[in-house]
Amino acid sequence: MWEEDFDIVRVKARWVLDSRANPTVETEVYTLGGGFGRAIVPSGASTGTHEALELRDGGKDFHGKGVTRAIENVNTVIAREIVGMDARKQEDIDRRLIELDGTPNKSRLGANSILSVSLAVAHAAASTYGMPLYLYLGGLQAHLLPVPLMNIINGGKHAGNELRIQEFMIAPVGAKSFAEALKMGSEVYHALRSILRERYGAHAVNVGDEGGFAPPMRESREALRALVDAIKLAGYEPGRDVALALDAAASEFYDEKRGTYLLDGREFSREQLIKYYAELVGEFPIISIEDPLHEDDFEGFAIATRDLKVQIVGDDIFVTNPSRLSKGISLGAANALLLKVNQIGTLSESLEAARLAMSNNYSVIISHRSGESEDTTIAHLSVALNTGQIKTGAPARGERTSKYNELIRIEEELGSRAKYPGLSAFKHYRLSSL
Ligand code: 2PG
Ligand code: MG
Repeated sequence: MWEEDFDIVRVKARWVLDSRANPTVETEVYTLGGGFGRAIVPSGASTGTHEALELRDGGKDFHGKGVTRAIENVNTVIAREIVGMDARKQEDIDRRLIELDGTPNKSRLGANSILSVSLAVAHAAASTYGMPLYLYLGGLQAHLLPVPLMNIINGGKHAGNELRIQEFMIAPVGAKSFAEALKMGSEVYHALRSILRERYGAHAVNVGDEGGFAPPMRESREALRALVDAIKLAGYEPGRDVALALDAAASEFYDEKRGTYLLDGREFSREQLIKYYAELVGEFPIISIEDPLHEDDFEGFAIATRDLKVQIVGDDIFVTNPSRLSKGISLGAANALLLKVNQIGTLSESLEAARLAMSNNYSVIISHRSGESEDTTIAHLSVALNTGQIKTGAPARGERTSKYNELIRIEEELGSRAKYPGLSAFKHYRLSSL
């Protein structure tokens, strides 16, 4: 292998469809030594206001969601800039992309065009070495498989029902391996299906954007009860074998004018809402709550983190942005970072956010978006960074299972070095809360 083998010789973008029938950017990067990398960018629905910008064409085609300009940016300006660079110089390349864009939220070139290149470069470098991506990024340290947070009841913006909380997830903490965790997830998913069919009729088993069921439920407790019943029906013990996790995505039910939250048929102040979560945590084996409050309430996040004895995850509040995360850390807001590569737009900045979180004792959860594809980069990232947690939807539908299935392969490849952390991945969950 020669130094020049890593030289980028070609960068090519095109549009492909995501799981919601919207176009998205796919980029391919080729190296002189025959390396090849490809990445497809995901797309959110309940996006945080502070996320990097996803460049869309507007106009009539694809209902305004076209990505012609983003593709053009990759194939012209970006390609010109990075062809000839060494694909292993990820930070240099990402810095070049950031400079080329020149805006704080990547609005000139688009975070979708930048990210597709950034990730494809990493894939191309790994491929030139003939290595899987997790090994290239994580080296011999990479050995920890993530506990999957599987969203099996969808609400909020991802479903057409009345559930305001966006994601009701199961976490198979009692499994011995990732493969067993996925098996448990699949069994609970099917048990839930039969419970929903029996309680609400056949239409209740239609699924939402992330592959979870979207039953005609009204209240959070209804969903949580169904999950506990499904875990039992599948032959597992709620809490010990399979725990629960929520993504409230509270910005979506926050009434800015009134400064209150509208949830489960009631209006809550911030303090009342935190108390309500505490009740739910007391009644159900919930170990993690994401975005319990709206995206700019750092102070409220700090109170929730102090008062609720579970993992508090920052998604819309941090948007994988090291400077927003720093602010959160200094205020004690949340104790875990949801890491979404397209919120920030480059691999290097995502890794920086992960490092910042970990060095301040925050947990990190690698996450998909509600609009996804067959791309498996995040599965590799979770192992490379030893995050111990991943959130990538239900154990159903190809764009979700592609990540889970890749993790099965990685676990197999790691063999006896592979470790599945179970409950120990949730270091901020305090058992005394039960
Ligand atoms: C979230 C995500 C992914 P979206 O809020 O965590 O589950 O949803 O991609 O729609 O922002
Ligand atoms: Mg979220």
